[in-house]
Amino acid sequence: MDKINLRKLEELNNQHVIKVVEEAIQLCKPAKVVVITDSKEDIAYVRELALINGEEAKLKMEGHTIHFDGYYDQGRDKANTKYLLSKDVDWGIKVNSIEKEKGLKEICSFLDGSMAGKEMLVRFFSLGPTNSIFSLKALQITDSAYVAHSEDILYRPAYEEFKKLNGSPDFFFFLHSAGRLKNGVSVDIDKRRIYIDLEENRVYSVNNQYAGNSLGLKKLAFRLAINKAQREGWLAEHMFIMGVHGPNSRVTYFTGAYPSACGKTSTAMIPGQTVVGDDIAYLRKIDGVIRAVNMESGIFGIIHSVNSENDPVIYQALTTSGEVIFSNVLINNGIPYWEGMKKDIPDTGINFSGEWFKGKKDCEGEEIPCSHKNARYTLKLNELKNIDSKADDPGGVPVQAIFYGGRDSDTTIPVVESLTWAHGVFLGATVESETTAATLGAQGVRKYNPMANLDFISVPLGTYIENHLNFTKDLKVIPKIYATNYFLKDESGNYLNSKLDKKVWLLWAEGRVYGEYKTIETPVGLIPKYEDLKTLFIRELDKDYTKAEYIQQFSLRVVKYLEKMERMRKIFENIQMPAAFTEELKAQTERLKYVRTKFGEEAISPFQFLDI
Ligand code: SPV
Ligand code: MN
Repeated sequence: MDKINLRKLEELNNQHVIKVVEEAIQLCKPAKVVVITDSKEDIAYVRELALINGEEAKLKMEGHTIHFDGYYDQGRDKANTKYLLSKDVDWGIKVNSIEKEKGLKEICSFLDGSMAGKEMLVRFFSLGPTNSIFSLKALQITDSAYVAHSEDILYRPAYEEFKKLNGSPDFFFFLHSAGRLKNGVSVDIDKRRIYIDLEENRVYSVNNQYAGNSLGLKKLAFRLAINKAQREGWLAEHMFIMGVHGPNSRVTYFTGAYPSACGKTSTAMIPGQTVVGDDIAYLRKIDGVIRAVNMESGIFGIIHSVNSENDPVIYQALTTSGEVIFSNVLINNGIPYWEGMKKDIPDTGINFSGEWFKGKKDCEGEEIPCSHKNARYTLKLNELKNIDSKADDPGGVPVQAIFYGGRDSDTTIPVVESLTWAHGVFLGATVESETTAATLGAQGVRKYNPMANLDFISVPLGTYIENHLNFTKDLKVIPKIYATNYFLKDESGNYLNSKLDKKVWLLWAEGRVYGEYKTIETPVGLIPKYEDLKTLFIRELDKDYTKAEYIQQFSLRVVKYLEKMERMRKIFENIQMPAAFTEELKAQTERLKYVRTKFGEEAISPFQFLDI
């Protein structure tokens, strides 16, 4: 490290920072160390470096670049993401872990000399707005300029904030090396590891580039934050935050948790609304109100099916100049193309498989699409015209309603309001979802995914749920909770709803916050009345919503629901859960059994519940 960089480090007056940087240098043996402050020049240096070292390439449009992850590095690697644990713990859910000493030895052997001949970048960020009670500090060391560049887009710079730590060790630390690169892509995928040390608030990640694996500040910091939140009595959640714009210019803030690739970003982007965040929220109780901040300041979003109809705001940002990193899409003549963009796609180009041509097959004989299903874009929220005016508010926004949803083709109805907060927590805790391309491995497998957070929960499930149940204590306003399902299908496998319909569910829920619609009580919660949805469909989507559609979508598939309850009973019988949760499971099962006896096994029309 030269004098200038050393001075930048020393100016932080923090021995703990110096120590981890020194240790990282000794281990990774970089050719050069560059400390990046919040200055424009330093940040521009990172952007340039990504181009120089070939991790990114310029596209035609000003500010746009392309980055490719390796062919086998296109999603989060759950199998090789592990907690370093010094002793066995029972978290109730299956978590990947490795004995701490053994894990450290292994990952340090992969990190040893991993930066030889490369530059080590030392970065400082804030998770959450700066100057805020929500803010957590994060130190990222990486040899990937793509990772560092992505973090500039996605997080708030905090070199100056680190000075305010006054020498405290209270920061998260992430050490990442992309490892050996060939054509700008990590090659030692068999040695890809992501090891999380909750005791030290540290994560080590090596031989990968896909952001969910490599960016310390994204899902790795999220896992540390869930654990910290648990200890400190707040919540870190896999949630969007948005302002929902109802009648008379009122704005009501919603958060919503959905598993990866299940509609979280697209909900936050519903036209006419404003976005605070699309992936990770921190929630705290302040003066009797739940307030939330986006721990990020940008979006790392799925590009598949982003087009001018489905996602007009994002589509516009992706097709005009501004800072955007495209990843794993098709590039032809400096222009990005992706599946579902509703434009003619050229027959050739470069994509995540290298030189691509229409009809190219993988080694299993499957056709390689022009863009990967988990191909993404990275941009700053302030590039979007629908950014909420409070997106950076250090005090966060007040949360008045919470959505939980999963990808469920055959059981849960499109939208239901919980009977109580505890019932809502139960609905969130029993989300099931079919797996997607956001993680490596089989797609379409139904998995239990509590609060859409299964991949990230870093505490015993029982205490995690208890924290949610107790969160209403001393609250002046208790948010409403809704369970949603955008993926219900008919017997022939056709989706029952269009992508745009979620706007109606959202605005109905918004009206409910003010008691504006009556509901029908069912065993699984309160559902909308046909007349209200009909009015909303006409008003919002100019669509005639028929009674037959309503009945098909909102009928209670009682046998399926009871099967789900049985799956939940089996999952939870061996987990130490709070009594209030177990009560909810029992009560909902009993209510379902009662209506099955009364109405039979066929799906029960909402109108039948009016007679109870
Ligand atoms: C997700 O998979 O939930 C994402 C993308 O938001 S990432 O975690 O970065 O892979
Ligand atoms: Mn996510």
